[in-house]
Amino acid sequence: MFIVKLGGSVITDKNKENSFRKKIVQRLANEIKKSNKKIILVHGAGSFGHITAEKYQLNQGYKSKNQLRGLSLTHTNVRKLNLMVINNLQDAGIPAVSVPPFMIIKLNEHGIVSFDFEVFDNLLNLGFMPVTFGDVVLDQKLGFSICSGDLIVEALACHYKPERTVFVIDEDGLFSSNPKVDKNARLLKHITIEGLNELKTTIDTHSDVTGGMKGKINAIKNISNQGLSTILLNGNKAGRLYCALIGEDITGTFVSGDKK
Ligand code: IP8
Repeated sequence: MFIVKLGGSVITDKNKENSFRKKIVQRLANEIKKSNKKIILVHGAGSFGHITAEKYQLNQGYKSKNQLRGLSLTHTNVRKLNLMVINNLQDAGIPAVSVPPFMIIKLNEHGIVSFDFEVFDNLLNLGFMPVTFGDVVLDQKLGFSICSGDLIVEALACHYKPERTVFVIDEDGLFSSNPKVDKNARLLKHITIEGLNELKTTIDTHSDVTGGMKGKINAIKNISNQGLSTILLNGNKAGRLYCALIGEDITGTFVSGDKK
């Protein structure tokens, strides 16, 4: 089994509110279908979630009544994006079913305290592809907060111990420094936990309430600690997701599992 995360900056234009990259999602859906693998799909919120979540400071938890409208808007927006992703999976011939985190995950000060894996078990056993996403969810201490797709991937990977976890991002993989600002940045083709610890990434310039690349690296470290391997690849390059799923070599970053 595979866990695949489609990054918000691949499936949406992160700088333009609610702009869906249909052509890219269509192609990625076809690559997933062609691979014929059992997959749990997770996707980021991109410009359907981060802009409103930031505006209403949803990740800080309940502070004022005004945020309720923000939560409602953010939640419906990420669900709209999720339905668009699902429609494209269906068009590719995949029986995809939405699993909204708001209904199945509870946080406490940003950490997961309950996660209904049974829904995923039942869907997978019946032959569906569960599709979940970064969302705003209830938080025991804070009232509500943001649950990023990366945190969900980490929880799913630690629970299901997939053959591989794949992060589909808008760069070729992890770099020695931020390739968006440093032209000397070097692609890291293979990296261990020690390497991840050393990796310094500068904060993304776009709005990202869940910590952007830093949050992702943290999730990958925790997946690696379970002895599970991860791959990061560029979703804008045709065929890379398909090749990674069928086990062919691709340009990307391979993070080896390192059980302590
Ligand atoms: O894009 C963030 O999820 P991510 C979810 O996976 C919201 O970090 C609502 C901003």
